[in-house]
Amino acid sequence: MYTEYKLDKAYEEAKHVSIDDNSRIVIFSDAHRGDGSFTDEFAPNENIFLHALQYYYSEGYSLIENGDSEDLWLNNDFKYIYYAHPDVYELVRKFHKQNRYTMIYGNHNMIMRSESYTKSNFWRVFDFNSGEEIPFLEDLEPLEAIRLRYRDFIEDIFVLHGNQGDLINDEFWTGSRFFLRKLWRHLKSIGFQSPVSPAKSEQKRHKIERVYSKWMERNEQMTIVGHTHRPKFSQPGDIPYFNTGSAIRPRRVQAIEILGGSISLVEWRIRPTALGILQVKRKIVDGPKALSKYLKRKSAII
Ligand SMILES: [Mn+2]
Repeated sequence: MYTEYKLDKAYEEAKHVSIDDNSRIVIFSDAHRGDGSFTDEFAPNENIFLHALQYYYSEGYSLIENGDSEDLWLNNDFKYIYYAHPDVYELVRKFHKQNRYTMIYGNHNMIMRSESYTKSNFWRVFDFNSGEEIPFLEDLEPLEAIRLRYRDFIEDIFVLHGNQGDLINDEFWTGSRFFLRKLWRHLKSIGFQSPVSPAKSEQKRHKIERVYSKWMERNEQMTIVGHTHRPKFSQPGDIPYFNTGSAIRPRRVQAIEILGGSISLVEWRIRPTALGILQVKRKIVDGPKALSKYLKRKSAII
């Protein structure tokens, strides 16, 4: 009940974004960028992510980070994350400058719904090289959710992180965050896994997927989430549940692409060539499938 209420509310309040067959969109989630230390789960995948980002930048895609792009549970101060991943943030800044960047917050960066936090940490950032504050993602407004409205279709595509209604990762986030930072950071550095994270618990993951799928089925609502770190690509006629997966699966980065009116699930991985040279390669895991196969047309209900 509570989850449904939260999903209904997020849907009602979501920002509308129009897309068409010329739109190119890539959706990542759960990069969990950290400070480069032991607890930074993003660091081992940084080069894969960076290469993927360069590809999407030069191919003219818009970038949506669908939650938990930064791990602000483990790191309170964004400038250390920025300092650990300067090349990634330089590209993010370029996307943002061209109005090609959308940030949706998740439970690990929910603090960004506070404008004063985002303003002082992301609009400008402390640059360790110059020892000064420099402009970064100026006027960035992190969102809870967006609705991609495709051409003349009556239905839209709902995009949100997916922690809504997952109690310990939602409303109790301040408590969880305090707990994590103070204690967990130390345990994690010696190999323990988080007990509250759906990414680390099969049981939690299944429960979230079940509750969310029910809501999508009842509302016939195509939805793209992250949060569980388990990728999902639905076939037309199934419950339209899509999940980007994560950017921190060992040695692979997962994403959902929308291109030419079709949706695909992709994976970027490091692969050896025949000569033993390591190479970052993009692989389509599922799709492309036309969005029109998942959405109802306006004329269909007249
Ligand atoms: Mn999450």
